[in-house]
Amino acid sequence: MKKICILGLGYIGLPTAAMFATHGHKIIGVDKNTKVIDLLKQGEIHIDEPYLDIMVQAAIRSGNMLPQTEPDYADVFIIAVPTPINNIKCADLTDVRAATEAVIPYLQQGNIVILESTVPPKTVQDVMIPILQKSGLELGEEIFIAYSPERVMPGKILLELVENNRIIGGINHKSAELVGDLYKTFVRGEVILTDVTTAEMVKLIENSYRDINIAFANEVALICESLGINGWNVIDFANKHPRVNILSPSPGVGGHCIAVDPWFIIEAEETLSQLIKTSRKINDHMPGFVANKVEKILSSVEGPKVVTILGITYKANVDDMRESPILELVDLLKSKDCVIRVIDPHIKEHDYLFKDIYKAVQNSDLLLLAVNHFEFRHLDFKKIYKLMRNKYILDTRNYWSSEDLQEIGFISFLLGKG
Ligand code: SAJ
Repeated sequence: MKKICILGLGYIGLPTAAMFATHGHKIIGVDKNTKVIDLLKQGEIHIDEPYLDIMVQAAIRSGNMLPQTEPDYADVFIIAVPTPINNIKCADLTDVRAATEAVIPYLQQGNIVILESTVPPKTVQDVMIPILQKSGLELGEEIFIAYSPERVMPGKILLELVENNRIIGGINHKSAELVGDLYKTFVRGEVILTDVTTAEMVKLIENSYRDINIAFANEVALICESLGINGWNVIDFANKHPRVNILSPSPGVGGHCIAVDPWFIIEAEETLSQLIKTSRKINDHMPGFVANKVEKILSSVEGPKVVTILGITYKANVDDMRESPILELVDLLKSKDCVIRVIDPHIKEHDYLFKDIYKAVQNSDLLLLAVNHFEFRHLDFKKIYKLMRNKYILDTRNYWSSEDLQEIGFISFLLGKG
């Protein structure tokens, strides 16, 4: 069993820390945010992720997980810090650099350093290695370095940490092997060993592949809408072919992964990344397309138009608003003379947040389903119909039955249907 110092206790670092701690390792959980550390010391967490609170509490109570603001001596250092994109769509590696620098004073012979954050290809080679060389220890011989990207789905993190296959890229085979053995303490999927740049690229193409697939679905939706047919049916029927699997159209692609990671490939190889770049553009255009559709639907309504938006997070059943396309949609609708009301049971604070859906829809002109949270599956539509001023509905997720809504009397629209 190892002593593992994990730097960055966010969506990935915290579940990983709890997972190692509940499998017998001793964890020093490091975050520079004192609020996060104080909460953890009281057995509370700052992230909404199913069962994570229970696991973290178990880890802290067992004495296997010690939250603190500074690193310490350990056998293994895992870096899981944020890598946002800046305004010119390049990776901001400030936190990766700072975390790598922060471990230098504690590095000893035999230690392992692992990066989990998503990064542009060659980051380990060009950014981390020059910093780690300052330790004076021989890399790959006296200390071992690997890239082991997280690939878990928010909302299913604990399950996927265990079940997913794990890709591990070492600066040499010994590094990859040592890190592979470490993750095997809880990973039940296949542990695949390779080199660092391959592992970096694997992580990036997984999310780019998903982005391209969604962009295709969105393009199909817009084409079908223009042709006067239902794009959801077209995709559904095409997916009955054994070798076709198209994802779903949406009002945009958000989150800190799929909307961001493709840019890390574009940053490295811009002229060769044409498909990746075009897909980003298609998905980024979706909030604008939906805003224009709302404008057309409400063109006959005089004066300010009241739009009640269901869901503001980047996807269903999470509390995360990072890169949410719905935030952009809200801004676009405001610029089109709309009064916005937002309902989202997963969010505690937002300028336009209403707690009660039936209060929010009072005198609304349009009910817009933006995120398909479970809570929106079954609503009292007859009550909503009576409360609204104009009876328009726009479903951007194909979540409700248009026939049922039309039977009540709504004039209902579906993104991707002409
Ligand atoms: N979306 C669609 N249509 C779909 C599916 C998703 O428009 O059919 C949208 C969602 O609404 C959301 C966005 O895409 O705005 C991203 O959501 P997601 O559920 O596809 O993915 P993430 O960002 O929550 O998690 C992804 C996952 N990557 C892959 O499935 C390849 C996860 O496994 C990664 O670990 C995660 O990125 C990450 O951290 O990189």
